[in-house]
Amino acid sequence: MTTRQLQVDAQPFVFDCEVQRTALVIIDMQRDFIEPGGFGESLGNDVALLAAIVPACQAVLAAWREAGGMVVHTRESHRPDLADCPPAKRNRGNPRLRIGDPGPMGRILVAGEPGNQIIDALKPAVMETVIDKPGKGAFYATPLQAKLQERSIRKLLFMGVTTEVCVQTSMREANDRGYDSLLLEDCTESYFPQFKAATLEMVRAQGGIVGWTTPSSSLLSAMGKA
Ligand code: TIU
Repeated sequence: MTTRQLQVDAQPFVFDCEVQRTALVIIDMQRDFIEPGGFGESLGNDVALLAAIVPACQAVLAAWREAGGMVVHTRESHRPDLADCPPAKRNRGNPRLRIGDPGPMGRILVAGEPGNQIIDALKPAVMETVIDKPGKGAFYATPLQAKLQERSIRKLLFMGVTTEVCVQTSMREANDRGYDSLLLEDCTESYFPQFKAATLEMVRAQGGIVGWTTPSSSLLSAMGKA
């Protein structure tokens, strides 16, 4: 196996990684958050904003697949009996539709339902890892760390939604487990633009207290794909 080193221009400083030791982690690009009728809309959000990042995510995913890097897709997803959904999470905010209720795309945030599927544009390939996560973070109560350890992964590239909720929580979990993480700025989005901006700043503040950020063009350029 040939090793391929990348030097990605990023903030607060250059992000170095080796393709075979780095995973692209795509957080919750599922219909529940991106299409009307899902969990995101049931919380009172305008979901149109999130769909705009899909082309940039597709470009990175295509380049990363071509380079032979590990790809991980996550879904925020609960068991049909909701045994993994704390009542506090289900009831918070008294939403119009709760997790597990029938919605226009099936039961909200329940595994196997149409709304819980990753959008077609970013559909996982057969050998790629798909992690169903009951929490906001990708590591809590999932096999993600074991899957990364099987491949000796040390660094993570993050894309997905929403920036300040599941993406940031996952990056903080990764940080405490010793991973270096780079968040691709135009491949993540929030229902609240000011929260996205704040998250990018807080991730890279204090010398990269949580990780690094950069536009996807910097990664693609480091990969010779600009
Ligand atoms: N509500 C919101 O912004 N996000 C979530 O509930 N889950 C994820 O971020 N995936």
